[in-house]
Amino acid sequence: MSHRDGASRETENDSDDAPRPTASRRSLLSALAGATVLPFTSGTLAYARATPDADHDGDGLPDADEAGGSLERAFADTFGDQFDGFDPERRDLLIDVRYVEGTDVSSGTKATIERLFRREGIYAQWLDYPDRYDRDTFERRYGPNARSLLWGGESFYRTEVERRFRNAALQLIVVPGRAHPEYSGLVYSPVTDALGGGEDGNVNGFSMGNRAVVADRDDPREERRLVLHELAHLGLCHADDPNNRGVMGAGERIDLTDREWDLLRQRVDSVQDSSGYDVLFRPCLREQWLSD
Ligand SMILES: [Ca+2]
Ligand SMILES: [Zn+2]
Repeated sequence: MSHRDGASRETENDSDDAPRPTASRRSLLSALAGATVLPFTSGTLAYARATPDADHDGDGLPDADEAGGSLERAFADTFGDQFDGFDPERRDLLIDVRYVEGTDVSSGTKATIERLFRREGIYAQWLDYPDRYDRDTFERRYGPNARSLLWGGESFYRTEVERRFRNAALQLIVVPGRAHPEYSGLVYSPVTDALGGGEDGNVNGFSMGNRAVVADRDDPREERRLVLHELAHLGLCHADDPNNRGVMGAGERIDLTDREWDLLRQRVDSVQDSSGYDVLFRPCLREQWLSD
């Protein structure tokens, strides 16, 4: 829906003859740069030091962690039978889903997405977090605001997601969506708002590297489209090819293109708690972070 309006507006703004970005936009982008360069740098150094840890399957999980140990036990303790364990010969993608009371991702959506990923050589595992978040408390603390959910020191991600899971699982937060009738069922993104996208900055979902938020959906098809779209943002931008009918393009097919699957398979290892890499340096983000 609105994200394509937002994207096209962005494209106009970025063309040569467009007006210069407004001061607020410039200051927003430089604020982002300041906020994210440091984590990127330190994350990169940390990763460089860690490279002796071989990762044969390329999923970002060092072989040592996949061969049994404290990380595997932590997942088993928290997620129980849902967790199939790791395999150093298999490209794993753990999806740690956090639900606000009253929200859900249907078993049909999970099965569809799991089947697609596994068909493409990515062993997706859905891990429902065992506790649901109380809706009133959640809305009081965080609200359906991408910033208070996904980034910043007091965000849901920083406060609620255990540090040991952050480099090993993609976090997906399912929220009821904004209560005001005019934006019912949407998530507010201050970044999208500042750049003129969405419905006054309200979008269906928002992705930022190793974590994403989606608004709860009842319609099964819309739920599948939205959830797959946000998960795929782990490694993919929106498609600008008008012939792309998959979820990063027109959204007519609940699938990705072969080329997109190739890229996503290579980028599964970007489940890392290093938002600078994910946010600022991915080429799509300056245009498209920003939408849904
Ligand atoms: Ca591995
Ligand atoms: Zn998107």
